[in-house]
Amino acid sequence: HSMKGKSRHEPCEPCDALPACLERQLRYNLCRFEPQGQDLFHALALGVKEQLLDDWRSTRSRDAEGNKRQVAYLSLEFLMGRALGNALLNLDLTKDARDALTPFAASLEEIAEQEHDAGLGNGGLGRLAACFLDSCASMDIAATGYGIRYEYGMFAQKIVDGFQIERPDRWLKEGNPWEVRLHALAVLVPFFGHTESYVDRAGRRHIQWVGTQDVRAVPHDMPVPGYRNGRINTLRLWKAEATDDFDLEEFNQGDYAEAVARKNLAEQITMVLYPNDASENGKELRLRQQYFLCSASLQDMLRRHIARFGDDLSQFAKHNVVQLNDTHPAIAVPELMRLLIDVHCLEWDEAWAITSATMAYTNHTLLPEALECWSVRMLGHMLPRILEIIFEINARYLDLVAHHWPGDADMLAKMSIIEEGSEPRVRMAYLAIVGSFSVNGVAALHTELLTRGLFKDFHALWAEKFNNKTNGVTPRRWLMACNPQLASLIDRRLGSDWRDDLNRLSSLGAFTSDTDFIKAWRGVKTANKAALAALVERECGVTFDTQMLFDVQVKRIHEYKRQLMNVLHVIHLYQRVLKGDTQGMVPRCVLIGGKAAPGYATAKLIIKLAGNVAHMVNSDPHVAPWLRFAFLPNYNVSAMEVIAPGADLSEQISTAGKEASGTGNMKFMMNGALTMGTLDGANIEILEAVGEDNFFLFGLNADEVARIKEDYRPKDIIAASPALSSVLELVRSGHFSLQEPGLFDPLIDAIESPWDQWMTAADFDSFVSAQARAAALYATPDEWTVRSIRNTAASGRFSSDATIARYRDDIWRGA
Ligand code: DL6
Repeated sequence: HSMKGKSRHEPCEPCDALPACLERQLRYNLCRFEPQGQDLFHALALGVKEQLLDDWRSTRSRDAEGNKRQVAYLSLEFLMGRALGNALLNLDLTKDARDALTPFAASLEEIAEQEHDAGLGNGGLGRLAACFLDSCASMDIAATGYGIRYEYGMFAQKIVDGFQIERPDRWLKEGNPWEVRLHALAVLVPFFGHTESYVDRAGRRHIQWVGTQDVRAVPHDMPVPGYRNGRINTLRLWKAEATDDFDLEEFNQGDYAEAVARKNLAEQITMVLYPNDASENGKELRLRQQYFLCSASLQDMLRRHIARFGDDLSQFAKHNVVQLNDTHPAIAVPELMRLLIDVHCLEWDEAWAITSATMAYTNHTLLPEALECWSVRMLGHMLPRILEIIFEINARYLDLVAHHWPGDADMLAKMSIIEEGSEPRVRMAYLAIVGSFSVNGVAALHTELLTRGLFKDFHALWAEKFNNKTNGVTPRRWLMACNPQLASLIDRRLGSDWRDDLNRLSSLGAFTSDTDFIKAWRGVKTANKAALAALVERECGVTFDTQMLFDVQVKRIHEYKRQLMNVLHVIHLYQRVLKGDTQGMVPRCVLIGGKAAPGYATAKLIIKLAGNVAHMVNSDPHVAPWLRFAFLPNYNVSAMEVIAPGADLSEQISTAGKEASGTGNMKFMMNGALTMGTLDGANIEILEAVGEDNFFLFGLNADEVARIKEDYRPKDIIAASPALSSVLELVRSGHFSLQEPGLFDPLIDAIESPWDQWMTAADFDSFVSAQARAAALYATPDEWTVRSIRNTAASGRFSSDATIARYRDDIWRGA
């Protein structure tokens, strides 16, 4: 509707068209008459939000009155990226948005670029949570994402002199048009204080947690629209604020400055995302974040349940299920016990029956350094009541262990939730397993390794709890929105039904001898490569040629992911060109991108090596026709939306047994890249789906890695490999660190060490020959393109819709 002829004071009726909404938002909400910078983006986002508000409200009331089991996805991370393109796609408003922008002579693409990524996550785990939210909404599942509204998300990575520098990510500085602040639904989360017991009039003993310092948790809701189905789910992000009475009390004592300082302390809880993806550092503030999220979310769930069913909580688990995204929210187990017992006056056994029928735990890593343990001392100080409950859970559970393994004291110590020692600690993974009815890994191999290794004893005790749920990625963001040209080419061949069921992509297999189709497919890939090349030119100043093979590895920088091995392969190709040994080579552009945890020195040194190698490679005109190499700074969700469609070859080269699943591998495959991969994580299932002829397999498998580890002699392997010896020699010589001799020695020393867990030396030759096979195939463009089509065709089973269907059917029964 238009504002023409309306008085300013007339209440607004809902918009029926986006163009009018956009105009009104600009004039009367943002008060911008000559829009600049982010203005049009904000107005458009507000307009889109207005379009979905009615459906959002009706989804809520339907869920509040209905009988569907409500899913709460508890996660310290939601790596959402930008919301606009996805919302337009799901709400079928893309054309309307283009029309709305026409009067402003602005393209939708350029306006969408104005949105800051919501970078509330580190990597795979956080992005998985975002894909799952999209799938739940699209599959009409009543799911709420519960997370933290970090003021500062994942740091922005700058590369200065080849080194990573971290810059704060103030993603909210211009405001967030999507969020709705709901002060009325705020809850209080207690910290510190002590416990006291008392006896009520009926003679029952109770515990109260008193003298606490409470922090207010205020929900900020973000809409999660389903794909064209009218459902709008919610991502509820909690912000920590000081409570007023708390301030006032101190103020009355005349200590105003102290009161303000305390306020800052409370608000610190949701200030910043911890930027570690695979290691925990036991920081107190992190534990505060975890408890804050869990307590606020569970209070919210209980409030909703009581509003629907009254005070009877006996059916809570029938109507609610909590999925714990790793152990980060595992403290939800004792917190739900506390709320049921202390606040809602249930007996222990009933509370335990409810809690352990509500919680389900997903494990995302086998790496020992990522397994969380919290100091008993810290817990006792910060959350005294919670520690008491953990002790009680442990005592009752160890009784069961003792019955299962009579007389085995070692087993009791090994399986105890409390790790004894000079500094006793709570093993959060054990707490999560004990308190959950379901424990799942994220790929077949990962689940197998969990049940055979890390959680073997728990598996012996409770085999029925364990199950696999291979990860998936949402085809809305990772194919339809990021690769519209490929999506419409597929529409032209298959019709559009595949958009509702990605398995229908398998029909593409019928077109692999259709030369027109092959040509069109390659045309789309080339256009997407041009967009990727433009990004690389802009961000790295390196020119990528779309005729060359685009060989890409983007993910967090970690030794187990072996970016180092990839760089060594680049050096190997560089040496071949320098020697004139280009027989069988194809011209190749190699791209690496990813962030290192700020305290992870080795990962940062790998980034520096990549930058220095890129400099040598790109500055030699003899090398340019054969090889270009770039390190892309600040890899994030939005960058991946350009990268995945433009990649030919996807590097998934972790040491077998280390990558739980991987999800980047799936995004590349969906966009028609071929995988260069080890038998690790979901690579195994990708290989199975697409077949060996369409995948470049190399390296040791997980059993071989485990076996060889016993007697690993990398120096012998290196001596027997001319390629690896000469690459390492060149690095050692200082060729890539002329100003700083010895800079990269620690990296080479690690490869040569018999304790190198990542086994770079063991896999290098096999990697080089798989790369040569890839090159040979790329030399026959039609053959390559057919395999590209087959990869997309086989990617249906990696839709997160398929994954979520399995969560729904096996774990979330009734959702
Ligand atoms: O399950 C999502 C994702 C997997 O795809 C990756 O393989 C895995 O490394 C990642 N795990 C983490 C570990 N963080 N913790 N704890 O990010 O999960």
